[in-house]
This record gives sequence, structure tokens and C-alpha cells, in this order.
Amino acid sequence: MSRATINAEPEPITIAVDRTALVIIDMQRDFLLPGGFGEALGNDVSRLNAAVRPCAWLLEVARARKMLVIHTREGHRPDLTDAPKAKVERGSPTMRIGAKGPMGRILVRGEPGHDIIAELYPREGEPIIDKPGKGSFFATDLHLILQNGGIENLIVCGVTTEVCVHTTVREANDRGYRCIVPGDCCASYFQEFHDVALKMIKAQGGIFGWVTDSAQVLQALAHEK
Ligand code: TIU
Repeated sequence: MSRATINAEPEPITIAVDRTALVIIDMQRDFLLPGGFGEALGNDVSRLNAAVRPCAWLLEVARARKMLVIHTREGHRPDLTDAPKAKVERGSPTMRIGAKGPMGRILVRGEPGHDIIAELYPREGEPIIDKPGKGSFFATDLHLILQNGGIENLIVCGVTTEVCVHTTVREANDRGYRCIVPGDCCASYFQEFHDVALKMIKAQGGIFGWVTDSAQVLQALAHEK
């Protein structure tokens, strides 16, 4: 079995590559481009673009290694029956989930804004998890797909670091997965939240997982044994 050792904090981690999935969280137009949900919440969305190229590097290598690649999208059914009232009600009425924006209805499945950015677009055969919440395990079949694929370790990338990435890492950690988070493959609208979110993952002996960067993951995969 091919193994790779990734330099990480709080300590290096050795993984079986065929038991490791790359999980790319919510790299959707709605979060990364102007006119979507992220901007409707009052954020400067340009901050998130820094994560795109590092994610693309890992995606290319994961595909070449034939690792399981999973993409997630946050969003809701067009009739919003899966959107809690408490979630929809937040923010100004014209900018809420379901409201019409320049990229279609905000955070609604099937709308242009809900889909994944071109640079990281899923390939045929790569599962896409449509999730109604921040975490990728809540009300989805992600755990089942990972279990059926014999996956034990997750390399978790995407946006935003302290919201959907963090919630997913916490959910995954409680389900027994080792989570490895390359910090430069994640981004937040708030630099301080990004920084502290990564610190929280690796604190206390790696309470939620391991933190590294894309270069370390690429190097480890180039030296698989
Ligand atoms: N607002 C924010 O930072 N994030 C989200 O609402 N969703 C995700 O993180 N994907």
C-alpha cells in the first residue's frame, strides 16, 4: 500500500494514499464572485481567490493519483423547503437566500451562482455533495460514500475556513476521519478568523486534525512509498 508522510502541525502524519480523499468545500460562485451570497452578507469576496490556485494544484495531483475527489456545494431546493426559516430570515430581504441576484437566485441549486467555479469544476465520476448546512455530513450521504470507498483520511480544502471547512472538519473528526487541512487551500472573508480557525484545528495535540500547506502535501505525494 502506498504511504505518504506529510509535514504538518502539530506533527507529521503518515497516510495510506488510497484511503485518503480530497474534499473541496463550497468553491462556488456564490462565495467567490461578486453578486452572490458572500457579498450579500456584506463581505469582500476577493479575499477568497487566494485559495483557488493551491486547490487546483492539489486537485490535479489527486486526480493523477486516482484519489477519491469530493466536491461540496452549500445550497437549497428551489422551493426552499430544506432551508430553515431561521437561516433564510437573516439579512436584508433583497439579499436573502432565494432572492434574485446577478448570478440567479442566491444559494439555490441549479442557479449559476450555486455552481462551482470553472477552475475547480468537478469531473465526471467525482461525487458532488449538495448540502443544506455548513457541515458536509449533516443531511447528506458523504459519510456513506467515504465508508464505501474505504476512506480513513481527508484532505480538506475550500471556503470559508472558519465556517464550512471548520464545521466539516469537526463533523469528520467525530466520525473517526483524520483531517489534514492545507491552510493556503482555505480562505475566509476575515484574515483573523482564518488564522485562528487553523490554530484551533492543530491545538491540543491536533484536537480536530493536522494543519499543513499545499506544498507539503504535494511534496509528500511526490515521495510516496
Ligand atoms: N459566510 C461564510 O463565511 N460561509 C458560509 O456561509 N458558507 C461556507 O463557509 N461555505
